[in-house]
Amino acid sequence: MAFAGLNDADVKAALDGCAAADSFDYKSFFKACGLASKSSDDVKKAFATIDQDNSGFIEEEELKLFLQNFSPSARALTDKETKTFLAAGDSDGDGKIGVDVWLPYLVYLRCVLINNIR
Ligand SMILES: [Ca+2]
Repeated sequence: MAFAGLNDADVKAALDGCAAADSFDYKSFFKACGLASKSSDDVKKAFATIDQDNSGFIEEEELKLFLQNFSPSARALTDKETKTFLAAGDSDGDGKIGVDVWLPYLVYLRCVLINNIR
């Protein structure tokens, strides 16, 4: 079953695009998998899935296993990828991403992507 109502083929394409270590780019990934064009509700659901311990934050360890939410056989992110991804979403520098940051972040990303696609 596709994660957060995403299309299986899109998820596969997104995962194939970052199969090599250190090739993960969150912007390309969100765009390829379709999450960037999902509704706020779907994005919230995605957050809840990634936040495996329901702490209300995505911590570094959860972020590291980010891709496995999309496919159990996906690789873990490298430390470098995790840190880059975390730094992008961790606006207050507390080392984790809260839903209050995640949501506007995805909305922002959606605007950027829509403007770049055309
Ligand atoms: Ca958590």
